[in-house]
Amino acid sequence: METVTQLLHSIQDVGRDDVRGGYSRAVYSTAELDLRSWFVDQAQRRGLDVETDRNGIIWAWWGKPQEGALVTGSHLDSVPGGGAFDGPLGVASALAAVDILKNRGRTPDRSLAITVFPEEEGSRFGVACLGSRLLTGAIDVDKALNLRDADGNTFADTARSNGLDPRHIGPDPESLARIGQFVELHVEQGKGLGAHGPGIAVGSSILGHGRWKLSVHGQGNHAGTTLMADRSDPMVAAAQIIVAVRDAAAGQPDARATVGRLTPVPGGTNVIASRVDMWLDARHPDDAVTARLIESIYAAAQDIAAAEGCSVFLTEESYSDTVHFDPPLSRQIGDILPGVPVLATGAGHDAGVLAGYVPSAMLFVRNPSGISHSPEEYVADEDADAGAVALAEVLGGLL
Ligand code: HGY
Ligand code: MN
Ligand code: MN
Repeated sequence: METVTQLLHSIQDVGRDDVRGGYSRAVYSTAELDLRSWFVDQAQRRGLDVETDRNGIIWAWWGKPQEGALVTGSHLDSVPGGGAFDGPLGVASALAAVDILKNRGRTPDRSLAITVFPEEEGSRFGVACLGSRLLTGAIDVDKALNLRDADGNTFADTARSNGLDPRHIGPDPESLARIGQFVELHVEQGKGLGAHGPGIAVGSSILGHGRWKLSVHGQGNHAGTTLMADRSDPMVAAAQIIVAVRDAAAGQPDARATVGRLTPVPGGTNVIASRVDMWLDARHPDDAVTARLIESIYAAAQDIAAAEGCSVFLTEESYSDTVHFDPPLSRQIGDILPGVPVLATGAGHDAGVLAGYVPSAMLFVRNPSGISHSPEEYVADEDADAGAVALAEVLGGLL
């Protein structure tokens, strides 16, 4: 029986990013495929029956696949330069929890499955929780199949080259019916748990969040022969828009808005860009506030672009409403883990997508600094192991 920390230790060199630091494990990259193989091997060593469904979700079954099963799991893909725990902690803890239950001699009254969802981060194809959105029908299939990565590969082609048939990708009510209840354990991405007290929390909600693409169009030109007065430089407009994004969110209590990704076209050192694409991530507990925030950001962006002789276009790429986890299930978990605090989260998760379809809940494990989506993400060994025990108690109590 391996502890969570031993399980995570066994994958600590998979997908290391020497340039960014941390890990870059994009969906269907070599690194993520290696992690999938690792998971399948670990599941089979525990006598679980493993299958991959038509959307690329891996299911590892303790008991026969059946409707209404108890399901736990998370993801193995990461953001670029991400931490070691976001995703893998939930998967490793599920494996460790099965060990704990088996060691206690538990034989489930109903089947239990561990799931690994692809493209939770949306780092390659731009839409977060793509796997769980496909499973539930929360994304238009044609939109999903035609999503492209930075190299222009479509999701359809990438799925096909990884053994899936794009004609069968999409809503899977039969698989969804197998989820009677879903519980996801995840590293806390914030400091709600603090340094003392219980290192575990139950999730209450996920605030609404979305992604928008802003494209600023200007006049590409030569950096040396174009006088400053003759320029329509979209990079200069983009820089001001990024500050306007910060100012708009800072002016709205509890709002968060981020431009973390920007691509100048063509991107030459001695070239005035003709276009700048940038991606906006905006979030707020009240979906109407988020909508207003985006409107105000777009209006400011249009004024800024016009003043620089440029134009700007906004397109929504994905949006998830604020989600409240299943109160009866969360209460059950609270009864199993008495005294455990309840935390809202600002991070999206597959459990958040599934919560719209099946009773879902989350457990968070202490991350002392709260830093995530960064190589500095951290969970102490004793908290990671306590998380696996807590998950085992919860699963044991629900089985
Ligand atoms: O972006 C998020 O909130 C999650 O980490 N995918
Ligand atoms: Mn994440
Ligand atoms: Mn995650």
